[in-house]
Amino acid sequence: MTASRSILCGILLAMTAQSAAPQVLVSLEVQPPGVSPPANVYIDVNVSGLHSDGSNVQVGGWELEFVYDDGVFDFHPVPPAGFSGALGNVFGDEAESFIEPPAAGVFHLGVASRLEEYAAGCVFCSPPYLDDLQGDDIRLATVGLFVPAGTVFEGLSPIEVRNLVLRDADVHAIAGIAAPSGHIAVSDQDADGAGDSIDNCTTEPNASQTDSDADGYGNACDADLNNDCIVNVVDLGMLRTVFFTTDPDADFNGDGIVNVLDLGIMKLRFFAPPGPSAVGIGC
Ligand SMILES: [Ca+2]
Ligand SMILES: [Ca+2]
Ligand SMILES: [Ca+2]
Ligand SMILES: [Ca+2]
Repeated sequence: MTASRSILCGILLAMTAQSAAPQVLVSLEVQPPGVSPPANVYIDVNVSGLHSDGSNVQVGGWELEFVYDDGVFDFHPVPPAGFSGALGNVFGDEAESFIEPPAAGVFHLGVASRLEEYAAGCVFCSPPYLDDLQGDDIRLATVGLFVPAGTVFEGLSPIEVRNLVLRDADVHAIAGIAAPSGHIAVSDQDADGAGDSIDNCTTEPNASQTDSDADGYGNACDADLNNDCIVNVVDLGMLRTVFFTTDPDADFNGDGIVNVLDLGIMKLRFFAPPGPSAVGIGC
């Protein structure tokens, strides 16, 4: 063999050895990807690529810390339908799961394998048990979070996994696996704590959600006093008749009096329909 062929073979061998290493990827899947307060959101922690290159990596246990902004989200104690706990894809006899909050906005969770205990008797050696836990793609856990009504936030709230350890069936750590991060989109464009999906004035901050004529358009964006879906001289005439009174419908800014401030709000909305509202009756 020539020197150059020997070098080439060495490179090919190195490439083969490299491609044989497990291409294991841990990822986060947010369901749904966007929420408006109040709402539930679930985050799946998934592992993929355990078997795809023939390396036959089996996960025997894992742990991680899941980090979220506790100023935006609360931990949701009720898991999604079909889950016996906050952790997914774990059979009670096969592994023991744990979840504990070491600090605000952090969950330490994981699974300790009991496969070794059963090796002698081979209780779980046949499908579906091992197949379900040891497939190419595994959902390690599902974390449930809740964004309460009144949460003032608009944008992308970060989530992160840190201190991730995956262990094989012999409880050795599987090396070289990156911990994922991501975000949850929270939609409250006027940042008044009423999420866009329930806000009766989606572009006017109106935390009180006052809607004195109960048409689904909050007073803050409802200068349509005769409810014909247009603000015009008819509404202006009605405003005049209740000027300097406490008429609730014409008190757009909610300060208890109908005056020049409310007139100013009506002028800004002249020749336009009320709203926009997520819950309006349909103008
Ligand atoms: Ca609003
Ligand atoms: Ca209204
Ligand atoms: Ca009108
Ligand atoms: Ca007023």
